[in-house]
Amino acid sequence: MKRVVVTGGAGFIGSALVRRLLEDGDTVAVIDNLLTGHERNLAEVRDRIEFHNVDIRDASAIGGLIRGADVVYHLAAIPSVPKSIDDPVPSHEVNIDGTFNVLRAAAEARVRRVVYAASSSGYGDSETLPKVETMLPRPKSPYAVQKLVGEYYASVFHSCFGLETVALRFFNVYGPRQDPSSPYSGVLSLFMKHLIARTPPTIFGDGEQSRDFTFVEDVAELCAKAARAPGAAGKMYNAGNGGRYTLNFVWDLLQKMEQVRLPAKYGPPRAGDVRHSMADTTAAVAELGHAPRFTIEEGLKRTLAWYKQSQTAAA
Ligand code: UD2
Repeated sequence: MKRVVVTGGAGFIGSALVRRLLEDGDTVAVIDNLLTGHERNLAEVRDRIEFHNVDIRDASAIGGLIRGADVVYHLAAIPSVPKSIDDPVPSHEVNIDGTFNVLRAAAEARVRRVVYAASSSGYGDSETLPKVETMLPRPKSPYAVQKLVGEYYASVFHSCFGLETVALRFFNVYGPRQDPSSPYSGVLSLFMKHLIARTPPTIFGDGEQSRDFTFVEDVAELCAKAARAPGAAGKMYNAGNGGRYTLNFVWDLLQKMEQVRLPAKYGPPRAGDVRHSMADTTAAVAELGHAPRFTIEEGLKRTLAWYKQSQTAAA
């Protein structure tokens, strides 16, 4: 039995990871300031975990909580490309300074390994697809820069301070519990909200931009594997599904699943947006044992079922 800490554990990805780690019998402590996360995401596991309402910008508070941990999964962040453009200071402070605080606390506490949630946005617009870890980063937004700095810090904490770190570049994660309540929410959570309300979503640009949409349980599984994989310390891996789908395709598929016709509205393209995104999963498969299980159809089906059921429960 290990003691593990999940920063951002009340978020939609973090809470899926907490559930996954409890299956292994780990003792789980969550650090989350509930800025974008919710305690309700942990409702049915709440009495099996420690929960600390703490901000990762508070270095002294997190130091004590990280002490004694075997693994730290660092997922706490202010996500969103457009949010980092509209309001860059908080995302800079949380995503860069907060990450530094977590790494420093982990190094001082002699944590065995830190798994860091990096982002596919670091690639920017590459000339070729799929995107391979060896490509030069070309960040197009403050958020992409911030997540890259976290990767570099993770790597340097390994080479300079001997802390084992593994960075995983998450590729557009979706699934149950993704919060659709903000204009900065992930596009698939917004699609779900509109589909259920029978209202048209807004697509920014022509809708032909593509994403490697990755189901949250596949990402949680990969995080758990990254914590134990030998030879991975100091490295960065793609955490994607290895496919890519345009927004037009996905919105079409969702309408078919619900047998409705709701043509999307189209707006101007979003600043800082990457055009196409798709992961090369070769290294993650070979070195971490990555084995994504969910096709886009299956993932969307499960996600839609969850949104419908949670709406019924709330009514
Ligand atoms: C980026 C990263 C992703 C993750 C995420 C965290 C890339 C390729 N991906 O996601 O890995 O780190 O940031 O926030 O950089 N859109 C609409 N209508 C809407 C909302 C969004 O058309 O109502 C479009 C948006 O312009 C973009 C796509 O949907 O082309 C995906 O947007 P998103 O905000 O869900 O995620 P993205 O790709 O910025």
